[in-house]
Amino acid sequence: MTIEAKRRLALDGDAVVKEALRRLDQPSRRLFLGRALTLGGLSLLTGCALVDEESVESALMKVSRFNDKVQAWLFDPNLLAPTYPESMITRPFPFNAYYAEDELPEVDAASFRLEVGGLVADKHAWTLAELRALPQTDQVTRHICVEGWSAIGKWGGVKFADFLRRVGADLSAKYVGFQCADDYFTSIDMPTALHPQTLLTLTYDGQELPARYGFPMKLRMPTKLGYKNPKHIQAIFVTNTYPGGYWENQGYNWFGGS
Ligand SMILES: Nc1nc2c(c(=O)[nH]1)N[C@H]1C(S)=C(S)[C@@H](COP(=O)(O)O)O[C@H]1N2
Ligand SMILES: [Mo]
Repeated sequence: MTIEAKRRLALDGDAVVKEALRRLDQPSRRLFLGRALTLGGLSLLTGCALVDEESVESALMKVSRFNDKVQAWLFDPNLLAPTYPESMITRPFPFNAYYAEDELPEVDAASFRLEVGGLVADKHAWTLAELRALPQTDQVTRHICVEGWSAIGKWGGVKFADFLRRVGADLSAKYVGFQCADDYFTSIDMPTALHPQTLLTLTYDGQELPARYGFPMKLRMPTKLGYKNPKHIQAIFVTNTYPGGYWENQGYNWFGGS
């Protein structure tokens, strides 16, 4: 099916969501609308704060999982996110995490090993030197955070598809999960993992990735919202079991496409 045909059909998906909305009582409908806006790429924080009934929460979660399916189905593996000239880089690029900048995790470069696990043939742990020895590429793209800001930055590193092939990952698996040096974790769909602009980045603006932007590495996906881009990656695993994520488990939409 063509992507255009899918988009036309997705309008029917919207109709299903609207019908589900009509069945909710008025206050819940308002709650849902908050969440629906978020699914469109706006802040979820208000929606989260408003939700206090378990039934409403589970209904919203179902709609969110439905939205994941629609987004996954609409995802075009060949459609590239916009790139920008270096003159448009946002300076200084914002820092964001679930904690303040003075609480950044400290990662020792010399002893660091990237763990690779799950459905992969080669589970050896990678040193930073080994990762830097792989072919590198860079790109200038826009990072969009659901908290209401966006910024253009330049990240460099290894094409994630190349990395996954290199470690003999099962490319038919559903998810790639990430565990970070802070307590952050997230997971992505395999088609996005294999997207040509998805990079396992080791540099920011031509320099070694600074601590605030996720030393020693950040997965950068210009096709996904900020919270889907894990910093301080320590372990990568390929799995068919839904791994969730730090914000996703608190109600953020899992697919998180921008
Ligand atoms: N390990 C880790 N990764 C993370 C986060 C975090 O708190 N910890 N926050 C996410 C969010 S919500 C955003 S917007 C970006 C911010 O990245 P930046 O500090 O490079 O702007 O990192 C994402 N990845
Ligand atoms: Mo974010």
